[in-house]
Amino acid sequence: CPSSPKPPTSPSEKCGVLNVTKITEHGKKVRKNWTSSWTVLQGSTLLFAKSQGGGTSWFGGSQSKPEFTVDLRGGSVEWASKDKSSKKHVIEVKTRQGTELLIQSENDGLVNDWYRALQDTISTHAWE
Ligand code: I3S
Repeated sequence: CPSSPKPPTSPSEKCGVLNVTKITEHGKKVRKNWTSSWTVLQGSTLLFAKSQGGGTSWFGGSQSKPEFTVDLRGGSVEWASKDKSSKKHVIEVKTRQGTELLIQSENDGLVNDWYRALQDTISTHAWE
């Protein structure tokens, strides 16, 4: 991520390209729409922007606004069950606002890192 280094106790900041779809919005089921998204974890916020190849265009290019953001405080993260998706390495994120997302990559190491980072974030911000 193009950011200054953080002291070890601060929340992790992380970014990369992931496949993402909403499955629920405000508690209501929505149609899946898997999209390759430039994903940034910043404090307790998870931001998504359309990936335009190369993965870094979000910062340098004209697309400087995230497509959507979710607040992870009070949310949960778990490995998605088989009935949620036929894809491999799928993380399910639920927010307190009633949004559910699936996050996926073919790269299992990358997905594992995100899983850990999201869990850390949620526990770090649990009492806010
Ligand atoms: O949970 P579903 O409905 O089986 O999800 C699949 C569909 O959203 C499908 O799109 P359409 O039904 O709109 O054509 C997607 O192409 C699939 O990727 C979805 O399933 P996976 O298992 O890939 O999450």
